[in-house]
Amino acid sequence: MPTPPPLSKIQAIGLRNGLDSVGVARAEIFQSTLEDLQSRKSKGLHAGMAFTYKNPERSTNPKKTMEDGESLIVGARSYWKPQKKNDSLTQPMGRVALYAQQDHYMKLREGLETIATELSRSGFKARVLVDDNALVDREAAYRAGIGWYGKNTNLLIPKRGSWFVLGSVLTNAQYQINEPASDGCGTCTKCISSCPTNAIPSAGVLDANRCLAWLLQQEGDFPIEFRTLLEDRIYGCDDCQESCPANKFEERLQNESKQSLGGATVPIHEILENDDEYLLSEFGQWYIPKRDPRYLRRNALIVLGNSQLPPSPKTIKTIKRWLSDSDEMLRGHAVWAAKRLGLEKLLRKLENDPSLSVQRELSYKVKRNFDQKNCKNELIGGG
Ligand code: B12
Repeated sequence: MPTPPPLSKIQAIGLRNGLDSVGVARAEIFQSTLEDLQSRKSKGLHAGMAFTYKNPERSTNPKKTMEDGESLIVGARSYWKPQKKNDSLTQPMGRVALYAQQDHYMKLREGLETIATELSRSGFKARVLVDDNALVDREAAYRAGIGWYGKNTNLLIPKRGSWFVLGSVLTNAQYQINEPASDGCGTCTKCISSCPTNAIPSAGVLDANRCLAWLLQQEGDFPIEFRTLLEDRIYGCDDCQESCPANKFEERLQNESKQSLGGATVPIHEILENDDEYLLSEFGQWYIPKRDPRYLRRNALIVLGNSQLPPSPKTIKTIKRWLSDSDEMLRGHAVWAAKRLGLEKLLRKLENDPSLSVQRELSYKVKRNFDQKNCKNELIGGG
């Protein structure tokens, strides 16, 4: 067996190539995570998610991916950026969570690949796993001493917080493993109380049925009870991280303020006016169920309905267009958006709509953002 490159060398390579932290875990069964996945699945807390839940025996056992795997070299990469404030909105915009504003997974993968290349050059097997269903990344990072589990389930790095993506190099090279980091949350429960949908029923447990980040990615109708709470989020949700005191690093903000500001929003009309090909080319890096752009449109219709701007002629035209679409899910969500915007007059034409789901949407009581009852806008009256 060849000699593995020293860990200090592996860490230095990772840090030089875009990683912010590198640690080592044993490539062994993650027993407690296997039990967590199984028990949460049996309680329905996974809300039908596949990912690591699809085959927990595999995602918690690195040896199912590499039979003679010995170590997981785990890397974390920061995706934090100061955020631009959208003070003067001139059109409805959808908010994108920080992690999805750029392809941070690609950069993380590139950093891990440089480690994998070094291991291969020394005669070892090395396989990079990033956001892959074959490995529960947070548990690998926890075991590698990278950080601790927050009550919001995110992994936090001491003195840096949780704005990190995580990945590993699985290798048959043997290394001394790191000690897990100790808890840094203490008695703080800000993430739990700040979740807009109460998706954290107890410390360290997420109920995906209520998590906006998952609801945006789930197939089918967007649950009616969470549509208003979605506000302007079009992809992901950062509330449980934004509320975390460990994530507030003014010092870092000052040090890094020379960076370009994060572009956190997408014009909603862009999603509702473009064709499938355009949407997949612009937003295809997001997780979209079955890669079907209708789900982007479904989400965009809710965000449009939640807009704080009074409906413009363009918005009214867009709502009308989706109220007459052949897709009953989109017609239904356009009904909801029309009601939110006080555009009930547009719904008369749908009274005899043959779709049960559209009829259900017509029967919902929806809290209005605007009152257009006395509005003489021809576009509304035109039906
Ligand atoms: C499925 C998934 C989701 C789901 C479910 C998230 C979840 N909490 O399970 C949804 C779509 C909701 C989601 C959302 C997000 N995700 Co996600 N997601 C994943 C994925 C694919 C699998 C996660 C998983 O296996 N969960 C299973 C359960 C069992 O794990 P867990 O909730 O972490 O449970 C642990 C804790 O409960 C802890 N624990 C147990 N008991 C107790 C008790 C206490 C008191 C405490 C504190 C902890 C604790 O042990 C459990 C593990 O054994 C991973 C990628 C991967 N391959 O791992 C990314 C991943 C977890 N997601 C990530 C990110 C960035 C996000 C978002 C921030 C994105 C966003 N802005 O919208 C949010 C965060 C929401 C949240 N609070 O988790 C990062 C997390 C990075 C980090 N620093 O933690 C990952 C690792 C992707 C990556 N490779 O970087 N995600």
